[in-house]
Amino acid sequence: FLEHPDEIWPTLQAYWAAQQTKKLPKQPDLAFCYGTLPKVSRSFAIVIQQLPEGLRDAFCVFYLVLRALDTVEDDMSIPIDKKVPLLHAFHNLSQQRGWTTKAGVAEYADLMAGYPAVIQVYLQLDQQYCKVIDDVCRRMGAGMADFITDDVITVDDYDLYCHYVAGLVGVGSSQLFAASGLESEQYAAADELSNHMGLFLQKTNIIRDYLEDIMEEPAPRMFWPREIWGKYVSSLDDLRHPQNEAAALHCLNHMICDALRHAPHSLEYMVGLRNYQIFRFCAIPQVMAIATLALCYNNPAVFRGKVKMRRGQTAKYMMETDSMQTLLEAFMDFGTMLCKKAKSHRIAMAKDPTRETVVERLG
Ligand code: RWZ
Repeated sequence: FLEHPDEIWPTLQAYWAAQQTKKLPKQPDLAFCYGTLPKVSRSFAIVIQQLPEGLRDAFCVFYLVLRALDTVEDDMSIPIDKKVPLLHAFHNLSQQRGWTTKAGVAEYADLMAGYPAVIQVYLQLDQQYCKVIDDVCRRMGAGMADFITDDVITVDDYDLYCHYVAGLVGVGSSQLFAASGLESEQYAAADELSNHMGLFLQKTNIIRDYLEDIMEEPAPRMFWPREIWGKYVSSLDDLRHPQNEAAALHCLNHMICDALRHAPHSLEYMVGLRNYQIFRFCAIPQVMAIATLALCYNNPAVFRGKVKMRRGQTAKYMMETDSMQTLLEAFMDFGTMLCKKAKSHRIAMAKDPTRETVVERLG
């Protein structure tokens, strides 16, 4: 397997598919939730499934509620004067038996159509868990509503947008860990570190998904802050045109440099975890993120299509990340890879403004 990592993937996928059907709960609402989870998130379905029993249902619902909110935010066919109040009310509507709204396409539309099942499971959760989910959902909905009219211009705007859509997921996750009693009470108040965990993942996705987001119909979605791209090009769209390649790569490297700010905080957060399954739930996505950043650094393919890790490599890191030791090893591997790329003396790279900062941040 280690020699031919790609060969394990079909086996692993078949295994998981079998596990999902076998393990699908008998209670129909719960079955809908666990059946929908792998359809709307390839990777999170796996890490949520392996959580301790006392947290699994809460995280399954937490994920689906926020995914539904995200589906509403993303649906460009909903007019702004309807969408804004809907985003604000979403946390209340998610507690009303039978409520649903039409939004999204394909698997996301299916999630919305079956949303009453998610509400049912939510209402049966522990009160403490309900409070956390409600709170995150309310704050995220309000933040998303603000950004429907305001563009992401400065790096502060970028951090704030990412705080709403991902940092709050980190904050809420920490509160759920603490409420379960499986992690220290301190996690309930670790908002700053939790925020960094979410921002590191979200920024990695925003960097990797540049092309997908800018080509979005009917209107492009733009998350890269002008404060960064404005140093290199006169419009965000210019980055994808081959004649601007040198500037585009410098800009990409600047975006990656910015994301790397969060990495040390994310390690600091994970060092304090004591539950094995919770540790893996947190660590696996973080390893995937740094691996993706290493792959994207100075890589023109980001502007041509979707840069993806090899499936076998994904499977390898998913299985191997099982302790602080292996987590640090993975961060070392990808950190070294990034450093080597940043140091390699090519003419174009010599003028890369963030090159030295990248090397510093990996020290
Ligand atoms: C991981 C418990 C799908 C919930 C939010 C996720 C939708 C899109 C922002 C809730 C890692 C990618 C999943 C950054 C948090 N908003 N992207 C749990 C959810 C990164 C996760 C996905 C965000 C999110």
